[in-house]
Amino acid sequence: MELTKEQFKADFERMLSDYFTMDVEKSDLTEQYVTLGKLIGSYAAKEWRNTNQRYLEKGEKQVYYFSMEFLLGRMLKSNLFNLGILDTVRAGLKEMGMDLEALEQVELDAGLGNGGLGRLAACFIDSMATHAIPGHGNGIRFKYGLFRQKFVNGYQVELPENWLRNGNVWETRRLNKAVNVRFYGNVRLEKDASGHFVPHYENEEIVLAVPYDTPVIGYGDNTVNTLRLWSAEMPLEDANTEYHAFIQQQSRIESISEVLYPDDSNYEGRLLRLKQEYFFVSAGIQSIIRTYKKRGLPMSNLAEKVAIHINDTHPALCVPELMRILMDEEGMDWEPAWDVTVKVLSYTNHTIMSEALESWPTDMMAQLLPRIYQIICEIDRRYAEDMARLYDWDMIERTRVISGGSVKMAHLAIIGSHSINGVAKLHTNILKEKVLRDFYHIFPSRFNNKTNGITHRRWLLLSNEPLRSFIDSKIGKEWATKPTDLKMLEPFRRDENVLRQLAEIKQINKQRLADYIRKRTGLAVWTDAIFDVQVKRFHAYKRQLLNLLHILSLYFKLKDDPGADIYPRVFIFGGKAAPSYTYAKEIIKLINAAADLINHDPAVRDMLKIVFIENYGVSLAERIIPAADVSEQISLASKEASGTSNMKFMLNGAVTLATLDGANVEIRDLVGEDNIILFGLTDQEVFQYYHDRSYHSYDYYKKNPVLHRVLDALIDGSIPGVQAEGRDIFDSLIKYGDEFFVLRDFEDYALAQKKVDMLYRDPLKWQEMALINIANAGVFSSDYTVLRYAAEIWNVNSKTRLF
Ligand code: 26W
Repeated sequence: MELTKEQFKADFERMLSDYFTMDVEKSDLTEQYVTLGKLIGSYAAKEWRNTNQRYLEKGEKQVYYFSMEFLLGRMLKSNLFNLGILDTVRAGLKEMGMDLEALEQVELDAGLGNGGLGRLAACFIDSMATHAIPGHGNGIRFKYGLFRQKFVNGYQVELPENWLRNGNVWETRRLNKAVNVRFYGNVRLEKDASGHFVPHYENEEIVLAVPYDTPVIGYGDNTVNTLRLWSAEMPLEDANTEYHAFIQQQSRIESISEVLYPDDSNYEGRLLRLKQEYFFVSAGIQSIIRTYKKRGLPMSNLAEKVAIHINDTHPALCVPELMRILMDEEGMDWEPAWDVTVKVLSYTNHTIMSEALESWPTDMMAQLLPRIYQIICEIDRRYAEDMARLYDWDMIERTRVISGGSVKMAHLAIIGSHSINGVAKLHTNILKEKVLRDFYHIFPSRFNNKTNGITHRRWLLLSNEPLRSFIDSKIGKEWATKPTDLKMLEPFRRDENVLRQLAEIKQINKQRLADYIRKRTGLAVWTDAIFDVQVKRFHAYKRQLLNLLHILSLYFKLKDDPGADIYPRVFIFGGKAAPSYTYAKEIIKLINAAADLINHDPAVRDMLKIVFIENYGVSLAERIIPAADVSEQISLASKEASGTSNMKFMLNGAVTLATLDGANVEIRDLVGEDNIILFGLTDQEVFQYYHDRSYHSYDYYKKNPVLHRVLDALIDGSIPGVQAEGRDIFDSLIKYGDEFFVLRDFEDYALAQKKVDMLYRDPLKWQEMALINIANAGVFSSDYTVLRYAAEIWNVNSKTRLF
């Protein structure tokens, strides 16, 4: 948008005075932040209206991205940037005596997600708006986001994250768009005059779903889409219930949108979670149908105007809910309703970890969602009947929706969608060949790959301003929306001047992180050391433990030989463990205990440091990733569906140290073996081990003296802070078979780390690797990912053509 500095200053002062009856001198940071937020909202409002108007007039097909999680982070700076007024506003604020950086810190992260899946949804809505894809988010307005992590004596403690306590400047509550969602009760089907079955409900509990809309401002300011998050409230007509009963009912109802489940890849069959899933699915679909009906088109044409995407199985109840509305409320028969449903819906799988697969007990489903359960039974019955003509009974049993007394959500999503995609090439292949092999056999044309992406605007242009300016000066500014332009950096790979400047930029970012670390932890780190970073959720398959065992081996090496030739390193960790995931929490404690020992041992001086940064989240990632030299992507091959931090690190010039897992494989293909450091088993080797059951972790303990010493340190008191967790972790590796092949990959990992150490000593060579990584990272912009979803799955328009 067009905005002069003078105009902005006048607008800001007026807004501050209208809103807080204040002037700049007397206002505090929060008032200034809220004022700026409101002002941005008012700037975006016109384009928001225009966008909706345009969609309506042109009759454009709309996409709705249903996701239990949207891990948005902060929005102040990205909104200013996307509106094209960041520099103007920064300068205007400065003239009025304010500092944009300080205002940014006032905003609390919208942490409505656990990790990769939630952040992916946030990147997607940014990219969709930027490329004018008519795509909107649909989710839950959790009152509490993912818990705040604190360390007490090295152990993770979880505190509530009340992110709404200062209000939320970006959202608008729209009570007039609220819908009712039904739970419990009995349902009877009765024939009406036309012979159609109509459901009659008794004793149901009605929950009012109130939408809060947030504008999703595309970069370049031509499209503003909507993120609609639903909040659970008492239905209006119940407001005159007896007082005591009212309070009880209110808190039961409001609990639905109270708190995000903190489990990442770990399914627990809790009733409240099922309520949450149906709540946002039903509210979302009802509101979509209401909007569609305004167009005056027949329901049988729904798939021409609406696409609904199911982000993992959490919203898989879209399948029966859409069927319910088409049949019960719109009077369609089963077959045409089913035809429409499958055409409208598409599904993304995000994990092959079996413990993440959702399946709800049939009795729970039947009680909570009686009508939905009837429909699921009918889907299952018809599926079995259809398949019986083609396949044997075992095949049907393995793939049907209801089996063993539970509803298999992935099966429901697959059977009810026209498209099923994995999130990286390797992951999609594993789905086709292993995890979803039967379904691939039955519905081969439904399967496709859509490698994940990240919005390079947030993850480079905004979070790494020094690098952004430098790139602009070399290749112009178009890469903001055409990220493969970054490839134009590659010819500079031997330009010493450019490589030196890259090194300087890295140094600035490392210093900025070092200052933060010092402020938060009191620890001083040496910025000439290698910053080696692993930030992600704590999970055994991600193998933070492998990283730690290697650090311990370096420590013992230095203890034995103080003159050992090790290049100084700062190992940086960040990440949360699910509160109930004991093993992951034990690893957190172990890292903290090792940090305590190593950081305070004068024998290692500045050679080794471990920094575990508390409460990792989007805003911290924005600070940490630009400062990384090494990106640790060391999951056991086959387990990490894609990974997305790997892409963020690469984009910021870190060198990836990786197994051939998830999107690491595609990074390797792009940069070549010389510009990534690989180690470890391949997915095929892992499958082979499973097949022959031939892995014996004890052998590695026995034959590798370094490993032997490191493992013994877990149980012999060498790391003073370690309690019972040392023994538990030791046993998991030696006694219980080392499920994630940590010992198997240790030696190879240590060699790869040695390679990092040697390569880093040649600064020009290292920066050349960094440059090649940056130059090839454009491919991983979520801009391309969503353009592919639009063209190949949703069949919707965008302003940008792919290729
Ligand atoms: C019901 C419990 C539960 C919660 C979350 C099950 C499964 C999940 C998610 C699917 C876990 C997740 O976030 N998966 C990650 O998705 C990213 C985006 O596609 C990938 O990059 C990661 O590799 C994958 O672990």
